[in-house]
Amino acid sequence: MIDLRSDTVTLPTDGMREAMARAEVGDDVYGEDPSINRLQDRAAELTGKEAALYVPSGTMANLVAVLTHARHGDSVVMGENAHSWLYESGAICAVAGILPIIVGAGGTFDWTEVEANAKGGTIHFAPTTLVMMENTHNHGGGVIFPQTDVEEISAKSRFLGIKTHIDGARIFNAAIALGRSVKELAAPVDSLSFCLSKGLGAPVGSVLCGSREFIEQGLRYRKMLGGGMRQAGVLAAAGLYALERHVERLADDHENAKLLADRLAPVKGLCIDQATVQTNMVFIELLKEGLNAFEYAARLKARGLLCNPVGKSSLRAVTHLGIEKSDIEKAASIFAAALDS
Ligand code: TLP
Repeated sequence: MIDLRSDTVTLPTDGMREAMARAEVGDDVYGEDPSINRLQDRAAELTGKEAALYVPSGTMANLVAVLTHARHGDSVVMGENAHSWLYESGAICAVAGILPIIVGAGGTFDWTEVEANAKGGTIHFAPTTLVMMENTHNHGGGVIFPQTDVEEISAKSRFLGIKTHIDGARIFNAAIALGRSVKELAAPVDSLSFCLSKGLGAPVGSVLCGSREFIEQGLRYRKMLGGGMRQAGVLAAAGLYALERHVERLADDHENAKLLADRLAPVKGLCIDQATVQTNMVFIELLKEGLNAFEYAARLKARGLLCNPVGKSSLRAVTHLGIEKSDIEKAASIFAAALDS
């Protein structure tokens, strides 16, 4: 099976498993797991923030960020189809009790859209206390949030006392694609989270980074949500390994995504918006009458290709460390052949 459903499907390599087996561990709820402490220090260093907190998932990282930055009843500005809005089971509303305000199109947005939609001033409104930006933006096609917008949004929000957070589940993809450091991309915002268990290839975990005070408060919310993980250094060791060995290779995933987009662009019955193919995702619009994305995905599966539908007529293909160039060539012919069967 060629699995293009997500970069979350990556399996730990032999080297990573060895690093996990050798990991020094302790009780992290006491702050005594040396591997977790090392991972948190390394994450803080890489993102240029004062401190970091290891959490089990990207979902928990975003939720802890929202709980820490915003109060119950506040509003949070975020882009169209933000992961926190679409794919986190409603956690920010159900658990954090915030009102999402959706702005922009395709996942990214600029300051004018924040300014026009942020709320406050009278008791009629849920005051906006946080802006969340997703970089890269998953549902937008893996697109990179323009850094000039991150900078302007962050500077102007700060002036108004509004906090900023980047859901940087795939911020390392953005950094590699732009040839810039994660530290630079993270510099304007108050906090950011990144996932170790996506393109970086670790089996579990995300890291939330920000000021020391923010992380101290976040630690309490992590505990409250059941994210205190004890001897999780075996997992953190995989994260450390990934940060050391699997960052530069993300460029291969980006090349493979471009190759797939190039191969699929001329296929009659499919439509690819090449402009959104900036990192490791390809969104495929299905134009064939009488065939929906779910039936098409079933046909692909029958031919040995896994790909997730993300709407009635669209699918997402994600490249990752389990995918070689030869898999892309095979996948492209399966995409074409399955249109007719
Ligand atoms: N994304 C997953 C699915 O949930 C859709 C995927 O396959 O892409 N932020 C962003 C931008 C994400 O894409 C994801 C996961 C998360 C947060 C949540 O991470 P986890 O799955 O670790 O909770």
